[in-house]
Amino acid sequence: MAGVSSFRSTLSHTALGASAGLLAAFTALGVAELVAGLVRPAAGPVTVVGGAVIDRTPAAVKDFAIRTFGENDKTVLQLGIVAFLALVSVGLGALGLRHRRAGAAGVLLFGIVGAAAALTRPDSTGLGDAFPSAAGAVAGALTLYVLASAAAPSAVRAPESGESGASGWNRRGFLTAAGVTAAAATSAGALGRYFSDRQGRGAVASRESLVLPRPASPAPPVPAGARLKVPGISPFTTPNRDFYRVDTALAVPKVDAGTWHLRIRGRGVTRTRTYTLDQLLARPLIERDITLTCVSNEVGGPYVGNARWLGVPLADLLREAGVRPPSRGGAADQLVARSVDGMTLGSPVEDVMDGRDAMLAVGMNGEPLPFAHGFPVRMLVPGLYGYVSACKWITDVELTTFDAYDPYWVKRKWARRAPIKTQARIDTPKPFGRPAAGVVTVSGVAWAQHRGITRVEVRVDDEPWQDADLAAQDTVDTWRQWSYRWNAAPGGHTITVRATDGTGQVQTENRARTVPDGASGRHSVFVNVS
Ligand SMILES: Nc1nc2c(c(=O)[nH]1)N[C@H]1C(S)=C(S)[C@@H](COP(=O)(O)O)O[C@H]1N2
Ligand SMILES: [Mo]
Repeated sequence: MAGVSSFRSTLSHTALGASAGLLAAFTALGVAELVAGLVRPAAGPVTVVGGAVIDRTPAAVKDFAIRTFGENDKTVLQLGIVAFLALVSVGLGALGLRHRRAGAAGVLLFGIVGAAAALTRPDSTGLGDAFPSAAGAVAGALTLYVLASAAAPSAVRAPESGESGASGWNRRGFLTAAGVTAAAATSAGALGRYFSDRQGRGAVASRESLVLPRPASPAPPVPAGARLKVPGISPFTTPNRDFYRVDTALAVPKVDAGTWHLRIRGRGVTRTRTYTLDQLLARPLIERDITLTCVSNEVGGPYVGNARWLGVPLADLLREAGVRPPSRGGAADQLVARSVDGMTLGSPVEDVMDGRDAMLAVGMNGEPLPFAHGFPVRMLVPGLYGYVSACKWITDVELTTFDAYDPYWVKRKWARRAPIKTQARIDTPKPFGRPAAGVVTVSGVAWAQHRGITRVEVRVDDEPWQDADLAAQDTVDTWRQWSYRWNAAPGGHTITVRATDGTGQVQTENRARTVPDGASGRHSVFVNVS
């Protein structure tokens, strides 16, 4: 009997401990959310711990995450953090039930991790960022202590009757305390959400009331022949809702356009300048079609999109600030763009000032930038991968040198300089598709931003390369659609594509991984013709 009784006691202890621990964690998160909502939504514990994990993720693992989870990688990370937190809480709860002080101390210790993570984030604004995690930890520790006290066996031990007294825990006391705690934690969390949403509402209103000026230099009309009518091909212009998104932001920054400003400073700048959004919008704007690509895009991958951007020419602003490119004796060879969330991206000053349409964009496909794509202002440099040019939520431009400063991704093993590599992608037929024998339309897009695409060829199995039909070129900064009428015989076939850029260079067949400066090799698709 003693065996059964002690088994029951263990079971009961584990269940109580787990509940106490989970409730303590729930309270900690609720209170942290409330404090973050009041102080700074971006300093919430899950956001800062997740951010700190992202900051420390090696390039290869980040690449794996993007490959495996795609744009859900952030959700997976957050779920992982919550699951880990739950696991630790269950342990701390079991400990706290027997040793209240030790359990509470464990929760406090755990809170320090969150507080420390907050302070190491690149966008940390000071000690205040540790406050949500610290407050949450104190609340969690108190909760565990109170719950353990409430559950403590009463002085008069129930006889070993096997009924409620098997473990001796005061279940009624525990349940009452647990109910009160759960209600309080939920209210704190809800109130916190309310406050952080309210902070975002100013930003949403500022975006809704923003009227984009007409460009002084409109984009040349897209030639009619640039858009092929092939079912399944990537549309020439990528709608905003379909445009890929790659960034480290667990919570999309909601910047209020009314209080936003941009600073330009550093080497060769005669006097630090600050611009408000209205000041930028009052300048002559350019409108351009530019295809953006992520360095993490695998051969044949989805992280590429083409949009019509409206913005301020960046070179003009730099020239006004006294900046000269290195080729004209300028002291700075690297332009470091900083975002409100502390991201840093470095572009060659030479590229930004060589006459290409580098811009501070405010509009994307006829509307203000969506929040996820950098509202109110982001940078774009045609021809460079996003991580060395396309700073979203930009707020600071610093002129420096490549020797003096390594931006965020360069500190994580990615290359300092990264022009976009020539790539062609097959959109149709889909991999492992089963087209019917006869004429099959092979089609896709090819890009070599700022060099342009002059030729696309298709090869079936080991047959000779055949020229694909190229859609009309919009500009050298945009991708180009292509198609090829293939007379398909039944059986399994591998279709491969390669592009030639405006300099005459044929896309290399040498395979390279995305790290450190972009994937290379040729896209092929296997199909089974029936
Ligand atoms: N602030 C900020 N800007 C950023 C990033 C980021 O993580 N944070 N990621 C860069 C990368 S790697 C790419 S490929 C582009 C993607 O822009 P998009 O999300 O609008 O497609 O944004 C760039 N700008
Ligand atoms: Mo990227």
